[in-house]
Amino acid sequence: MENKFVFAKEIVKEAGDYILAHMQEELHIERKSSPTDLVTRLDKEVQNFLVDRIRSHYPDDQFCAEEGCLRASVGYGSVWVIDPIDGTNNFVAQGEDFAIMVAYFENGVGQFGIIYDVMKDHCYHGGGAFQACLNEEPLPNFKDKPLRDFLIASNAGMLETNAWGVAELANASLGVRIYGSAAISFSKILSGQLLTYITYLQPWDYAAASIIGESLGYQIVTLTGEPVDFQTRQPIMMVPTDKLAEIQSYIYERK
Ligand code: 2AM
Ligand code: CA
Repeated sequence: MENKFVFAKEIVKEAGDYILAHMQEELHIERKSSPTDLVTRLDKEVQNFLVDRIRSHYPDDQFCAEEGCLRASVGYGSVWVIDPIDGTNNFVAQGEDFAIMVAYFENGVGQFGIIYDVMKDHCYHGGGAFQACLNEEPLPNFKDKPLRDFLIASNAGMLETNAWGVAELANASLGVRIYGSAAISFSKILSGQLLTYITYLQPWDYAAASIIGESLGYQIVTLTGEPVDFQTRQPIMMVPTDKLAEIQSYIYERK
């Protein structure tokens, strides 16, 4: 597994270098499921690069990846979950606050995750048998504080409508941050800078963070408190296990 983890970090770094080398060129922006759901030619090229490199080293491995139709279930065999660019709207509009995410599973068990903030050259990696680190530095285990002393993250739409009571949780916290990227939001939880991130996400948006975070005292659950399914878009939150009950006292479906 050590070799696979080292290999994965190398190809993610190479993919980041590819983005840096090409991000000033024409991006060929297209809209997918909605006017704000963007994809560029670099999303597709980076995914193809990662999948091709993994396939050439590990021909029997399977994929669940955002662009196109690779939709293996993480429950069986050796499966890579890939988001080539998370925060594509930030990438297009700001040229920063986006990340490459890769997670690797064997028979449903997360082995490692990688979140690479390309512009900051910050690589969050580890989980499973590997220590969770930011570049070479170990990441801290969750340290408890009162809710009032923590910032939280969500998305603008859920705050606006108080979906699932997110606005009520926000009012009881130190404040809300909206980063426009699941990867960037999760990386701030992993660094101890945010308490929780509450939003609707696809499996490739949360797989890496779930594996890295588990080793530091965090879990990703649906907003009804169930395990995430790694298959469909779901309302989810990443929370410290120590704070789950307190956060759940705010987060429930208002009917
Ligand atoms: P993406 O950039 O990889 O698409 C904010 O938009 C965050 O939610 C991003 O991390 C984005 O991932 C994710 N997201 C998931 N589903 C989305 C959707 N249908 N439209 C826009 N963003 C989505
Ligand atoms: Ca993406």
